[in-house]
Amino acid sequence: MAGTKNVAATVDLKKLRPYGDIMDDGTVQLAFTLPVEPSPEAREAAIMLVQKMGFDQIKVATMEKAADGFALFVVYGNLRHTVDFTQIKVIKVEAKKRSRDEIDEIIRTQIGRKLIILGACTGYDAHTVGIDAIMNMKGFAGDYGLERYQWLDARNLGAQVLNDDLLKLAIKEKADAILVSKVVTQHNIHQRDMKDLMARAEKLGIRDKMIFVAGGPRVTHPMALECGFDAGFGVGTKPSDVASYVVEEFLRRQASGGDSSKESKREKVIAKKAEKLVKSIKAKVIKKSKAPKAKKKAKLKKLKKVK
Ligand code: B12
Repeated sequence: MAGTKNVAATVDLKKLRPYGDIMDDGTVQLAFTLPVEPSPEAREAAIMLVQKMGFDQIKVATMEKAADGFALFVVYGNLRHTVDFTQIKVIKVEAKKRSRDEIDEIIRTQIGRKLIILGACTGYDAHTVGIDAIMNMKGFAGDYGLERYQWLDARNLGAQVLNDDLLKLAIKEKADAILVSKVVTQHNIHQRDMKDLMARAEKLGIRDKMIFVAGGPRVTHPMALECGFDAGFGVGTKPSDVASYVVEEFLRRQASGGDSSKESKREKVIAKKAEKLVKSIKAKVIKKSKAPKAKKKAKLKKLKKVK
């Protein structure tokens, strides 16, 4: 990796541009189709378009007939533009990436009970593959799904789950996190459904009691935040990304006295009070049941003395 370090040292992060062959050459490979037959004119048109995109030293590597009336191009060019990498700020999910074993161990030692996670593809959306990739045992891209975690109680509800049904079940099952998959984005239906879910959660008073996570190919973290969710995950998400976030967020809330911990604390206090009450009632009952015997004994003593 020493070589990588040396290369990194020569990168001008204030003027970042693509790397092709030599540092800072700006070389990019482009592929596109023009709706004309391949010809010298078509080649020139491709070059002119690539020039307009901001490229120099343009080389047409391939011009092929893709179908009648269509030409496919593969073109190389050097991009003139740069970006200042040091000025880029991105709103992203803040969570340390952890392995399944690490996450299970954290839950076992720091939470002490399984976290309940419900996942569903909501509304009219019937695409199950995304939520399956996150939830199902076999997982995605070599990363086991949440069902495989020993300390997660992960339940995949499938597709076309109505927001109301999801929330009702979440309340009934005392879910710690709700995972929502949105794939169809036509007419912005994904965002409308997401906002609707959060509005209903607010009404039901569970907004801050659970961790709300959205995912899908067009979902981004800032967009999910805008819709009222706690986090959003997009293309290429792995189950361990989600588990890492959920466990860290749960612990964060627990540390700051968030609802999840308040809930368990309140439950513990109630349980202790109930235990005390039961003990004191038992003690009174025992006292009462002993009382007549004690009176009888005293009477017998008196009688013996008189005799
Ligand atoms: C397979 C498929 C179908 C299958 C779905 C089968 C099934 N059981 O899921 C069938 C044939 C049923 C189908 C139907 C339709 N489809 Co379709 N479908 C696809 C296709 C080809 C692949 C989707 C897929 O499986 N991706 C693979 C998974 C693994 O990727 P992913 O969903 O992005 O998931 C990853 C991340 O996004 C993220 N993620 C996803 N969900 C979640 C959730 C959480 C909580 C987290 C943390 C992360 C996360 O993690 C995953 C892993 O990294 C896409 C095109 C494409 N190539 O993407 C079109 C596509 C999604 N379909 C599309 C459309 C339009 C439809 C139909 C409306 C078509 C029609 N007119 O009938 C219907 C919709 C029916 C309905 N009611 O929803 C469009 C959507 C356009 C849009 N943006 O709105 C697409 C993009 C095709 C296109 N280019 O037009 N489809």
